[in-house]
Amino acid sequence: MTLMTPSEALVEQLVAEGITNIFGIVGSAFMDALDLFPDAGIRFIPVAHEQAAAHAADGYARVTGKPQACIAQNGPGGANFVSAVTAAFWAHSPVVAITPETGSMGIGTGGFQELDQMPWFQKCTKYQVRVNRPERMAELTRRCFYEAKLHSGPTQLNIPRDYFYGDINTEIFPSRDVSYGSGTVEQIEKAADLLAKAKYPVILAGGGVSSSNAIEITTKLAEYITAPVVNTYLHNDSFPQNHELGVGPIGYCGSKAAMYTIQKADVVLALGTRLGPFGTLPQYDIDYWPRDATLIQVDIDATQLGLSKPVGLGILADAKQFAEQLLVAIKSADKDRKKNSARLDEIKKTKNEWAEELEGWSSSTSKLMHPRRFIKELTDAMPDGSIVATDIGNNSSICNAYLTFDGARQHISALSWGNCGFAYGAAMGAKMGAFDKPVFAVQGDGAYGISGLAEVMTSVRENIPIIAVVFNNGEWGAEKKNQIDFFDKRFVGCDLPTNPDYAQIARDMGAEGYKVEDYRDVKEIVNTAVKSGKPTVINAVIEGGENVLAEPFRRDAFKPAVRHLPKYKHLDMTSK
Ligand SMILES: Cc1ncc(C[n+]2csc(CCOP(=O)(O)OP(=O)(O)O)c2C)c(N)n1
Ligand SMILES: [Mg+2]
Repeated sequence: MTLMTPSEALVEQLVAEGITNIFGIVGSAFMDALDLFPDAGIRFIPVAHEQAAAHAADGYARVTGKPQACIAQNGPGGANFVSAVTAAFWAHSPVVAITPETGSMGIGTGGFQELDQMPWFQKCTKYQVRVNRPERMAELTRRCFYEAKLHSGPTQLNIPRDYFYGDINTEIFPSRDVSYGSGTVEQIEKAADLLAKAKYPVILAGGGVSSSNAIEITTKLAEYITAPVVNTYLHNDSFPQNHELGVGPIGYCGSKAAMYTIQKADVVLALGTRLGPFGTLPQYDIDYWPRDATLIQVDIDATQLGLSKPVGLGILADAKQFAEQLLVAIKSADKDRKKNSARLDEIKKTKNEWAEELEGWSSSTSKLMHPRRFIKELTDAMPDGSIVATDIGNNSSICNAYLTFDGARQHISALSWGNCGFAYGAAMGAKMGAFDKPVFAVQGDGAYGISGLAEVMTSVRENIPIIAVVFNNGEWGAEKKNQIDFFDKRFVGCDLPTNPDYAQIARDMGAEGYKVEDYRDVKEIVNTAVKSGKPTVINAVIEGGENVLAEPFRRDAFKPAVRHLPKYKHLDMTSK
């Protein structure tokens, strides 16, 4: 036991957990601890809005595979974390949100910046704790890191501000590491038997394949049984599409090759995925989910097994450890397995057909850039190994068909939380986690206004050289598409007619800025931005509106508008 203050205990425990950077906004509530950060070797990275701090911790955690932290002033500062922590929750990303709160004697009295902060995070964290005595600061901090690892998700460390002060005797040591294991022998043998006997086995590689570094073993497994590999929605980095068995992502705006492939499966091995319901909805009018196939689901979160789809076999396991044992079991169950050349030819044909169709959609030479032409040029120009944070919007989603990766932890996406304003903050964190790699943040003009534009100041001030691409179509395009399809083009709140030149604003903030209006210039601008090593904003002026917008996000959830009152009768869509 060593004598220290609770502030010292917090900071020393953060150091023991390997924390070297924390994103946040300065606040009096935790200033006594903040004062120690520089000497502790922790860099405090101040942002423009706390949402970006939590997204940055998330992006940082996803790239490094280690829990990361963010910190905010009590009340309004912590409240600004909520949406971003929820994004981390659905992404199974270990973010420790440190939320100092009003003093312990003031809790519940309605003082300055006071509201009960625990309910905010109740449903979007895996664990939360209010430090109940200053003496427990190190212990409860350690617990938050352990639980973040254990459940691979966010936790909340809530600290009454007076508990930073005092004299305590405490111990500092790092939290334990976690291993989920490979599943039981019986489960592994059953899965091996199902896959060995399958007529058309398909592997559905989820985020867990990327985060457990299971791509190599998944490749070996896929090759042994000649099983095509499909990426789950917004996890384009879970298996390389340039492998002959990689067919790309299912889900919104994904790969038709993936959808036609999984449609044929009689056994699906869903590896490292919760099978989020949005990610398996029909797309391009292809109702691809193979309802009659036997589903083997493997995930580290037991609560997700069989939650959204009926499973034949649900296995609580680490994707990598399971896949390793499964390959051993299949090899012994099916010793003389031959490569299935006919299936490989069929996969090649399906991939080629989709590639040709996509190429056709992306070959416009019109003067005002077609979004697909721009996105094709952009993704072609991104160097190998780039990390890409993708936002939510029509153009960000169009990217799903174009983004390919050759390794894990490179596609950092908003996933099923689907919040506009994710990409820029997440990209800042991703860059801190992989400083030597090019990091892109791609987002629409609307989303960039939510959280992006102001954070360019952060990137400049803190020297975080990420490349932001703003799809400038002058509209909240994804929502406009709904009004086109379901409301007879009655546009309410969808136009952004007075967008500034984001490149010029970026330059005013001290970043590099490029306005691109011709698809032929895209490659050179991207190359220059990558080489410059400076925070950069690319203002991509693209066509918007009904001729170019991709299909709507939620065709499944709309009903024709019914209007009974005479004054609204002309808005009724049931007779149209
Ligand atoms: C925080 C948040 N607010 C609102 C929405 C609803 N929404 C989904 S997509 C979208 C439009 C995005 O527009 P933009 O960023 O300009 O991209 P575009 O669709 O034009 O490519 C909106 C408003 C959301 N997903 N998240
Ligand atoms: Mg837009």
